[in-house]
This record gives sequence, C-alpha cells and structure tokens, in this order.
Amino acid sequence: MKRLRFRTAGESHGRGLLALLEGLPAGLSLVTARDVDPELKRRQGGYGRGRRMKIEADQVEVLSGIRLGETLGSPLAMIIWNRDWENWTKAMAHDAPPDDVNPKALRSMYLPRPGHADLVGVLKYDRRDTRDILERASARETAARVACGAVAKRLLAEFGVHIGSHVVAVGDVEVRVPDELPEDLNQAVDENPLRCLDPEATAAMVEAIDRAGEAGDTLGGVFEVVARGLPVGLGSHVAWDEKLDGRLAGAIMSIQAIKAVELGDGVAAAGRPGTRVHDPILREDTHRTGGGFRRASNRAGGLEGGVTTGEPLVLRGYMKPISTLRNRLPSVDLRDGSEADAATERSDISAVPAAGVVGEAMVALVLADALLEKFGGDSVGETRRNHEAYLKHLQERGYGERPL
Ligand code: EPS
Repeated sequence: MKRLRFRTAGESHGRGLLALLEGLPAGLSLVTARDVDPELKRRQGGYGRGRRMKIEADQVEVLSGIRLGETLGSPLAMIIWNRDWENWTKAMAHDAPPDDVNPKALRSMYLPRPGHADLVGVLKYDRRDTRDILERASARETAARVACGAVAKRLLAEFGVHIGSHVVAVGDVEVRVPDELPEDLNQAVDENPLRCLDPEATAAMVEAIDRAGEAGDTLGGVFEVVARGLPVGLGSHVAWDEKLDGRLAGAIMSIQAIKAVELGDGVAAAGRPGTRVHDPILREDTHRTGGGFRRASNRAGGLEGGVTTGEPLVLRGYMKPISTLRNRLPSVDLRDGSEADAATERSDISAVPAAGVVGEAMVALVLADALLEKFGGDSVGETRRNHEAYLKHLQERGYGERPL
C-alpha cells in the first residue's frame, strides 16, 4: 500500500526547519518557487501577527527528491532557514556554553506559560529551562508542514482536487458565510487581512485584535477548509484507523493551539433530528467524481462512513488564543517554586488566518495520502491511469441486474 509520510525537524530560533516528504510518485512537476514559496508567504500573513514575521521571508531550499523540475520518487527534503537565527546563535548554540558566558545571552525561561507546552514539557523531558521545550513546541514548525502540504496540493491538483480556506470567526466576531462559497476560495480571501469573506466582520475583527493587543491579551478563532474535486471512495469504513474523518481530525488537532475540529455541520447536527441532518441522494449521471450520484445538501461535509462522497470536503478548526500573554497569568518560578507571573516574549496577538493555511496543508497531506492509498502508482502517470480507470468504471457500472 503506497503511503505519503512527512516529518519535520527544527526549533523556532534554531538554524532552520527541515521538511521531509516520503512516498511521492515520480514525475510530478514541481518548482518550489512557484508551488511552495507562495504557500509559505500565505502562512506568514494575516492581521495580528507579531514582529517575527517581519524578520522572516520563508522560502525553501531543496536538498533532494527533485531533478529538472520533476520529482524522482525519492524522499523530498526541503530546508527553510530561520533568518532570526543570527540573533540567537548563543542561546541556541549546539555546543555547551563557554564558562564566561553572560547567562542573559542564553535566554533561559523559568516561568512556564499556562496553555503552552512549557510546564508539561520540562516535567516530562526532565529539563530545567522551558526554552528546551518551547523552541520545538512553537508554531514556527508549521512552516515546514506548509512546505510539505504545498507539494501534496501540487499532487492533488493533477487529479482535479483543489483546497482553500477562510476564517469564519476571530474571538467573538463571526463571519456571515454565504450559502455558495466562491469556487476559488483562496483567491477570494487572500488579499483580505483576516482571510475572510465578510468586509463588515473584517473591520470588527481588526478592532477586536487591536483591543486585545492593547490589553496584553490574545484571540483565537475558527477557520474552515474546503476541498473540491475529490472522488467518492477515499478512506474506508472497514477499520477505525482507515476512516478518513478520524485521520483528518487527528491531523487538524495536531496543529499548535487547535482545540476542536468539526466536519460538515457536525456540532449543530447533534441537536437536530436525522431528517434534517442527512443528505438526500440524487442521481446525476454527469457527476463523475460522485460516481453518478449527487447530494441535495452537504451537511455531512463530504464524508460518510469515513469515506469521501464526491461532494466538497468541509472542515473547521477551532483555535484557542495564543498562550504568550503580556497580561501575565499566575505561574510558578521553576528555580525556587515561588509564585510568579508567567513569562512573556514577542509573539502574535492572533494567528487564525495563518492557522487556516496550515489547516489546508494538513488536509492536503491527509488527502494526498488517501489518494495514493487508493490509486497507488510509482509514477504520476500510473496513479493517473488508475484514477481514470476507477472513474470510468463508476460511470459504467450501472444498476440492479446489469452491473458490469
Ligand atoms: C511563529 C513564530 C514565532 C511566533 C509564533 C509562530 O516566532 P517568535 O516566537 O520568534 O515570535 O510568532 O509562535 C507562537 C505563537 C508560539 O506560541 O510559539 C511562526 O513562524 O508561525
């Protein structure tokens, strides 16, 4: 069974971030300046981001896996160098510090922030300095995820699958989402500072973020990811760990600061009768990716039984407010156990638009994995032939007494 796997390495203020993607078929046209760097730029944007995003101009350098503009089927390794590293060479040095080092230069942090991995990390890994934990726990790591996700998107595009996202809430400001989303969601929202479809809500979100910033506070929110063009039949109902809804939810929940995931109308559906939840089945011979069927609605968000239905996949990620607060919460000083307010350092006030871009990347990686699981292929051509044959068979299989 062919699978797409990715790993990342790197600390927030270390030398850089490594993104490793394994299992790609050969022959995928891939130009990182065209396909990957623009996605990294999208992740860096959004109103409410901190000064770090002014320092960085994320782009990848390829170490392996591509030759002459096409993938080789070998592991794809990409590096994103941290520009800020220059300012952290002493604090993030790989070697033990010299005896005469100024302790300030090590930028140690002993006041764990509630909500961050600081305290649980030092206890679990038996460290004293929370910097040993927070550097890896930081959402800076998501730049490497987005690099891998951009390649997964490139692969999915070969099969007519396109992924976009938009912000639907920041703090208590909610967007009025139109009944019909624009076909190209990212094109519609990427120029908006909050990546949202509602200008009125945008203004209110900007104001809410400004107010939170003035109060030394932070704001979370909700993003929605939509994937179009998926064929019916990715994922499987046969085993818990093959169900695509579980795989998607796990992937989204693994994003820093995400505390809940919703598929389709999931939350509201729990309070409605079944007749107002399930999506009536209609015949539509021309709906190729749906296998000749269409749904009158898409409250299921494009998944039934852990399997894609051929309708758009719709998923929401709920982000908590960032845990670095200038208005510090009570904590404990790890040096002497005394009561003390939590540490604070440069951070974002809100990063919901960026989280949406990361959500797209994680969805792309899970979907590309599920696509390769279903269609296999050592080369894109082979995957494409298998995909085509499947869709053709769905179109021809017929009903009742005359199955092919
Ligand atoms: C991030 C880089 C970080 C933070 C943010 C995400 O940069 P720095 O810590 O140098 O300001 O802006 O990380 C967090 C909010 C966090 O809690 O770790 C990025 O590249 O996305």
